[in-house]
Amino acid sequence: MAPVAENVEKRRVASVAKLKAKLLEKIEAHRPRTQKLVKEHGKVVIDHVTVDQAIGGARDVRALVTDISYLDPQEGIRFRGKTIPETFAALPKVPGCNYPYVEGFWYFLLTGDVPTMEETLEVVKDIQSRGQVPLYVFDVLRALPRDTHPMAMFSAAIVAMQRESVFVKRYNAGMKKADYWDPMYEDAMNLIAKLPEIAAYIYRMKYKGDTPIPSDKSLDLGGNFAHMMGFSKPYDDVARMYFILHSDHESGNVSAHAVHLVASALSDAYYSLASGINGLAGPLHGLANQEVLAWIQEVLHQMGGKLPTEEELKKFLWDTLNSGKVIPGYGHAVLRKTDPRYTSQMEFCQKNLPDDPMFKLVNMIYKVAPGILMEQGKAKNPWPNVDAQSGVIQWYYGLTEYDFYTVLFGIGRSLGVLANITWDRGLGYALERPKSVTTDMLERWAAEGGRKLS
Ligand code: NMX
Ligand code: MLT
Repeated sequence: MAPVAENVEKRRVASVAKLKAKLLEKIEAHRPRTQKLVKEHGKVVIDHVTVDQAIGGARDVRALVTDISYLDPQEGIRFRGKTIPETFAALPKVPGCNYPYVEGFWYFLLTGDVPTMEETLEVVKDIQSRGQVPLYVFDVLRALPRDTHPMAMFSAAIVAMQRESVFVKRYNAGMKKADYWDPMYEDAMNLIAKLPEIAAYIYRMKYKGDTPIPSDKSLDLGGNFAHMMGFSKPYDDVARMYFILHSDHESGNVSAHAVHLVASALSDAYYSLASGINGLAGPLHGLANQEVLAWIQEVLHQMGGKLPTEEELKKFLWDTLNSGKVIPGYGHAVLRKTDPRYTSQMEFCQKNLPDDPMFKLVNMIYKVAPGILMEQGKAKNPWPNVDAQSGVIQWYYGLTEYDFYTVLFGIGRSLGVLANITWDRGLGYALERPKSVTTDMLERWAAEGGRKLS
């Protein structure tokens, strides 16, 4: 190795060691808690399961563990114990910008500690040094039909990189279970470093006349993403805000659960993350942000570009419901109040784009949709979720190709799910394998007034 490259590598290893050493310290401190719970309190009952939960998507069954975030139905998400405003306030900010480094947030998700600026910049450097996307990934993307959905492209690119997995190499060479977290961390870091460039490449190839913009390795993750997308300031801050807000929503949501499930088979981070991205592409999950924009555009189209009156908007909403569709961006499986991620983005809009007609329309929908959903009486939560507000911001800053929006969600979500599966390995979480039953059994237990538990 040439002396300059050797020095760069030495510096990288030295900086990696700090976050890694901190993570190991945290994992080792946590392991006895998990082991004691299983050994001494393993049979303590924490929930029971009813017939409607078994048929109805295991809603509200407490059967997953994570310490990285917790979703309270009334309050919304807390990352490592902090609310969204507390998280934004605590983390080191990019000089001259209003939002924190995504890299510092990653440190915080992984360790639970707020990093100093110095610690944050070490992670920035480390991620910059891992950013080189293998050239065959671009070949894979270019081989796909150009009208392939960007989420399918994103997923294909992630799976294509599976051959890079450090975990697989170390596993095949033989490694102690207690060390599994280490190569998982390496795979996670490598993925986080590469995903923004892959996403931006898909965007520029598909929608901007095939004009990819090379990465600028001197920038932080949010700044570099904005640069590669071809958007000027303050889009870098929009990207940082967006990735942090979408990162984690405890463990039961479809994408997080899919990643955890697949990783539990000791599948590596590439296979695991791709499964989560595939789940995120469903319209009841992440794709809802694309659906929101499509719905808003349809309303504006039908109104000849004008904003509807409240009565006209109510009719659009009822027409959507009566056609058998859901109102995208509204409702939630856990939340029973307005999603604080919605509120956070609304505050961003009030500050930065208060007069934008689409933002005005989103506010009108907020005024009338909950009442309509309550009147319809089906949705348990009539309030908006994260997806109701996010696309409007992207549109305002020039990203109008809304079938790309879920890819942005996917970059953000990767931070949460990759932190989670690194910890899954650290704590030696087991293969996930719940038990299924038959309809005959359910009918028998219903007739008997419940299954007899010994
Ligand atoms: N519009 C119309 N109907 C709804 C809505 C809505 N926004 N939300 C729930 N319902 C219906 C739901 O389809 C179900 O109907 P049915 O009994 O005919 O099957 C009924 O209300 C009860 O559903 P819930 O128990 O309230 O909701 P569930 O936990 O099953 O599903 C969602 C949660 C988020 C899938 C659901 O609220 C929904 O479809 N929302 C619209 C899509 C959306 O915004 N998804 C994004 C979620 C956030 N994310 O980014 O992932
Ligand atoms: C998410 O961010 O994953 C969504 O709000 C869906 C969920 O939490 O179930």
